[in-house]
Amino acid sequence: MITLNGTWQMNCKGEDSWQEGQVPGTVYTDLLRNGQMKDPYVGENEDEVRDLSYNDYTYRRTFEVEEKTLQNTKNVLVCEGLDTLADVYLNGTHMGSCENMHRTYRFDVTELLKAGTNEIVVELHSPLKYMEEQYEKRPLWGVSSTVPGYQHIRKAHCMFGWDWGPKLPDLGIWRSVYIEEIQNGRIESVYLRQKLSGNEACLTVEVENEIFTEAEGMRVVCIVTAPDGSVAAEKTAEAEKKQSISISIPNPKFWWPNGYGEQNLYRVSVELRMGDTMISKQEMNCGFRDFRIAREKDRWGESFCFCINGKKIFARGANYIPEDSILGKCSKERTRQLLTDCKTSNYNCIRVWGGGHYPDTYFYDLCDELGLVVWEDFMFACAVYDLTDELEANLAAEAKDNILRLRNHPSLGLWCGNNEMEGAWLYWGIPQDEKLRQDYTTMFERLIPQWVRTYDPDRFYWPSSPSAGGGFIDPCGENSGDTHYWDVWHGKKPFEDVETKYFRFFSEYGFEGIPSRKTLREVIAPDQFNLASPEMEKHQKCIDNGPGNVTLMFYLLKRYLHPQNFDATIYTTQCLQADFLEMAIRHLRSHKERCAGSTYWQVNDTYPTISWATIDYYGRWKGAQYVVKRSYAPQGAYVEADEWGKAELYVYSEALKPEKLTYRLALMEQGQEPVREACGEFTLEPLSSAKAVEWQLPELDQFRRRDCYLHYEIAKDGIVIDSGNRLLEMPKAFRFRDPKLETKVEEKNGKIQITVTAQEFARRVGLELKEADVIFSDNFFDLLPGESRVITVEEVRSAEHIDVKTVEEELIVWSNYQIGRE
Ligand code: BMA
Repeated sequence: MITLNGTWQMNCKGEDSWQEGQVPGTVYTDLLRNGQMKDPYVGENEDEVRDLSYNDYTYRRTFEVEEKTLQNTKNVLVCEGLDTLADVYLNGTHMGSCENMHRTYRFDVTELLKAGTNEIVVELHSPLKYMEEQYEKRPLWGVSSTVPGYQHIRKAHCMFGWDWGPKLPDLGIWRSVYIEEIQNGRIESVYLRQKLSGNEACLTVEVENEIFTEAEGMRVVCIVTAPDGSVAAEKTAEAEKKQSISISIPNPKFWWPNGYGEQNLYRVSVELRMGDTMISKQEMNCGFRDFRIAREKDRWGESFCFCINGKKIFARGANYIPEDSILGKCSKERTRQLLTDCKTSNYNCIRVWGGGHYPDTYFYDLCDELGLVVWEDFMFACAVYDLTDELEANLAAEAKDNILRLRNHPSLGLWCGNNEMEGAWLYWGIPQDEKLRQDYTTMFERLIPQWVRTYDPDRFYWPSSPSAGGGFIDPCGENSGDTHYWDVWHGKKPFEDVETKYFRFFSEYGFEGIPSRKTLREVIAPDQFNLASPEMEKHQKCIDNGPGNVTLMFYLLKRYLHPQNFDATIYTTQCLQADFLEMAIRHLRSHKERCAGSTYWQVNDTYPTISWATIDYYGRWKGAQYVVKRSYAPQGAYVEADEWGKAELYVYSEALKPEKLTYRLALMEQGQEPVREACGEFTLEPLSSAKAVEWQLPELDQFRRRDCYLHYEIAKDGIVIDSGNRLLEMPKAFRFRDPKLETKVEEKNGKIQITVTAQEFARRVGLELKEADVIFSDNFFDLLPGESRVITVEEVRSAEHIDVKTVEEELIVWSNYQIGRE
C-alpha cells in the first residue's frame, strides 16, 4: 500500500497561490490552520465562513512510485471519503467524478502509474451552488433549520445546518487516500456469521476473493484469537472466488453490552496466501452474542426490547450526532473520550442518528470494546427524496460500502432506514405527492431492506425511527415500535406529561441546557453574556416552535424563580434539563415490562452551542450528564405522583440475578418530623421493575405543600445505592431554606475529595471549578438536612495541575436555594 495521506497542496479555484492542506482533512480545517479563515464557531463569524463553500477548491500532491509497484497485477487508487462533489485525476487522466461522501471510491490505476514522480489532483466543487441549482429545478420538502435542497446531495445533511448545528457545508478529502497494491489476488470482503448452541459457537467465515491468477495453491487461512490472546482456532482452505469456512469454537466467551458482563472480543484474521506469501489480509473484532429485538404481542400492543444472549435488557443510551461541524477536527481520541463517558454514565447503547455521516470504523471498534450496542440509521433524515435511477445506483453503492464495513462489529445491533420520515409523511404537513411518497416506500421498505438482507442477513432492520414496523401504520404510536416524543420542548407540554406516557422504546426526547461559562467564554464575547444578545442567539439554532431561548425561558419561568444573573440562568437551565431527563428516564425504567428503552436526544454537540446535548462540544458535562448517569445505574428507584395525590414508589433493576433491597419512602416537611414514612424489604426479580409502595397523600394546603417533598431511597446490604426527592410544588414555589452549604476539600488516597454538608434540604447541589476541567464522581444531587456527601475528583481533564488549594480557590457551589437570590 502506498499511502497518500499527509501534506498536500490546496487552493481556492481562481487563486494562483497554493497553501498547505492535510489529508485526511477538510478545506475549513486547512484554512483555519493556515490562518486564512475566521473561526466560524466564534461570535457571529458563521455566515461569512459559510460563503467559502460557494467556491471550488483543488487539492494536489505528488508521490513517488518504485519500479516494482508497476509489476503488481493491479494497482488501485482508493479514496475512502471525498466530500462530496469531486473529480479525481491521476497524472492528468480523469479517473472519475464522485458525488457521495458516504462512499469509498476505487479507481484502477494500473496503466497510469509510472516509475518516479506521479501526481494526484482532486477538484472539489461547491456543494452550495450545486444544491441551489438542483433545488431550483426540483424543490423538495425539508426542515427549515437547514439550507433548502440538502436532499439533492449525498452529504451529511446537518452540514447545511440543523436545529443544533451551524450552516457550514465544508468540503474536503475527509478520509484516507492510498494506492492498494494487488499481487495476484485480494480479499474483497469477509462476513462473520455465528450460531450459538449449547457450549459451542459455530462461526462461518464467508469470504469473497478477487483472484487474478490461475495459480494453484492459493489458500485462505482463518485464525481466531481468543480474548486472552491464545489461538482459539485456525483453518485453511483452498481459495475460491466465494467461499464459506466453518469454525467451531467450544465454550465461547460471550460479548455483553456494558453492565451485563464482559465485552469479550475475539480477533479474526483472514489471510489470502500464495505459497508462503501473504498477499491480502483482513482482521476484525468478533464477539459471540445473540442480539435480537423482542417484538412480542402483549396486553399493551407489541414490545420493542433489546434481547441479548437471551436476556431482555433496558436500552440505556442517547442519540449521537457528528462530533464536529468541521470534520477535520474529529479524532479517535475525542471519540474515545465521549464513548468512555457514555460507558461511565452506565449507557449500554447509542443511536447514530441519520442526519450526519456513517462514523469512522474506530467508532464501532470503541463500541465493541466499551459495550455499546449501536442503533445505526442509514443517512437519511427529515427530507423528501426524489428517487431516480441514478440516485438508486448511488444509494446501492453507499449501502454496500457501509454494510460491508460495519457488519462484523459485535456492537452493531440494528440498521434503521431513516430518521423521522415515515411519521413526517403523515403528520408534518408535507405536500402530498404520490410519486414521492411511493419513493419513500421503495427506498426504505423495499430497496434498503433488500440490501441489508443481501449483505447482512443476520441483522435486524427497522424502516424508520420512529416506526411501528412500516407501511405508514401508526409510526408515532405509543403501543408498538419506537417513539420520538417532543410534546415536552417543541410542544410546550409540562414535564409531568411524560409520566402519562408508556412508550415501548423512547428513541428521542430531550431538553436543552446552556453549556457552562467556560464553554461560552471560548466563543462569546464578554459583553454578549446575555441570553438575548446577538452572539448568544447565533448559538441557538432551534428556530422552529421557539426560538429555543424563548422555549428555555418559557419552561424556566414555569418551574423556577427568575434567575438573578447570567450564571444563575445557566445553572437553572441545566437544572431544567436534568429534571426532565431524570423524570423521563426513571419513569420509563419504573415500567420496564412496558417500556424497554431510552435513547434521549442528544449526548454530544458538533460545535459550542446551546442545545439538548448533555456533554458539550468541549467534552464538559452539563449537570444533566450526572443525573443521567445516576438514572441509568443498574438499580434505582423513582416516585411518581399525580395531581390527585397518588404517590407510587417504584424500584427497578438490570441485574441478572434477584436483588434483595430495602426501600424507604418518606413525606418530608421542612423543620418537622416526616409526615409519613414507609420502609420495607423487597426482592426484585432480574431485569425488572416493580411497585413497592402506593400512597394516597394526605391533603395539605398549598402553603404547607411548599415545605414538603417526597424522599425515596433504596439500599443494598445497608448501603444506600439510590435516592431522590420529589417536590410537591414547583421549585419556584418551594420555600427553600438556606442550606448553608459547607465544603471541605482534602486529598485522600491520591484523590481530591470534597465533602459537602447541608444544614437544610438542598436541591441540585452543583459543583463547578472556575478554570480547571474535572469530572466529579457525582453532581447535581440533593442533600437532606444535616447530610454530608463525599464527592471525588475522578478525572482532571485540563492541562493544569490540580491540587487541594486550586480546588478550594476555584470551587463554585450552587443549589436551588440560590436561584433568584443576589
Ligand atoms: C428530532 C431529531 C433531530 C432534531 C431533534 C431536535 O427531530 O431527529 O432532527 O435535531 O429532534 O429537534
